[in-house]
Amino acid sequence: ARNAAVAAIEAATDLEQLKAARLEHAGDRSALALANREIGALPPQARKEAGKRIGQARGAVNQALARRQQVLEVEHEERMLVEETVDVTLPTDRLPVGARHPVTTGSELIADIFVAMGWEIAEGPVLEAEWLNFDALNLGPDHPARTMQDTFWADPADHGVVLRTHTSPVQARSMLTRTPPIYIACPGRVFRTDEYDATHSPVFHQVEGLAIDEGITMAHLKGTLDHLVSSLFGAGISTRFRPSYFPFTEPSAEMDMVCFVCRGTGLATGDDGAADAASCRTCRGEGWIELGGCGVVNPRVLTACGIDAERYTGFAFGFGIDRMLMFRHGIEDLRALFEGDVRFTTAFGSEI
Ligand code: FA5
Repeated sequence: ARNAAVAAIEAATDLEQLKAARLEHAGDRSALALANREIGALPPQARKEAGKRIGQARGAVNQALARRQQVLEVEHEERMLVEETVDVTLPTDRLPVGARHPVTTGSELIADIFVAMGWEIAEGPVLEAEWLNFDALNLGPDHPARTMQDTFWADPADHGVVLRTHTSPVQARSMLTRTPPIYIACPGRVFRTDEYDATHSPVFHQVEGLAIDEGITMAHLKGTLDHLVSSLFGAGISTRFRPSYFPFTEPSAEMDMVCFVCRGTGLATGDDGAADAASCRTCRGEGWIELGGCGVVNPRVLTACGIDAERYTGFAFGFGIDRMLMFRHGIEDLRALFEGDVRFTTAFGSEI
């Protein structure tokens, strides 16, 4: 029994097997334990000899167990160290790093241009009071121009709160909370029940500007917007005003800039730089690019927002950021800005 036990212990190749060998050869039901129990039944003169031999056998088995245990533990530790080794020099298949969205970087760039002129950046909530989105801006409940901006109502049965249809309510908020002179710009997200197509999205972005001071005129508006355009698209790009209508400005205008790709010719340029017969893809042959609406702040708006309309005048504008980015980057379909494709973001996100 002793030799069989020692042989089994020596043969154990891992700690699991050794545990089984211990149970079988040194446990309560092992041959040696049973023999030990039978000593009492032997004739007295044989007991001493039997006890001695069984004791020696059990000692040898326990020694073998301890020896094997030590060897297997060392082996186990070494194996774990090898198995758990991390090779930090191996190349990884890490996911590619994303990029900041072009609307984010574009909005920040525009904000920086105004901050550099000493303007402040203002903010407002996207869920806006109907009064601030419309009424304060001279768009009363029955004003026909309310339908110019198709509106998402927070609760269609209970008017009062809207998803803002433009960034212009931030004008009203700024006038109500500040005292002139006021110079604020506000890039932000706006919502309209427009179709989702290559040039429209029900969610898009505008940048609002508002200047209120003594003696502000349309000329200040033109100068400021010329500076914005040359900062974004390069020096020397002409702009023009076209007469327009907004209830909150009087007079009102649409601001266009000369297409910075065809320089106003409306024609595509070939690889050799010479004009050819095809239309310019950026301005679709128009020669001009529309940026958005603007005008001199209607005195009714100043009064509604607690500003002394006798003493102060102002100008305001609201441009579509997504459309500007389309022109700036030659993006043909506005929906690319809203689809969340990382390849698109990476291609356009790092610069405006
Ligand atoms: C306004 O929203 C006025 N609040 C602008 C304004 C501000 C005028 C201050 C005067 C003074 P309008 O509805 O034209 O104006 O929108 C302005 C710009 O938003 C448009 O020129 C266009 O660039 C952009 N825009 C309008 N609808 C969409 C749309 N569905 N998707 C993407 N861009 C849009």
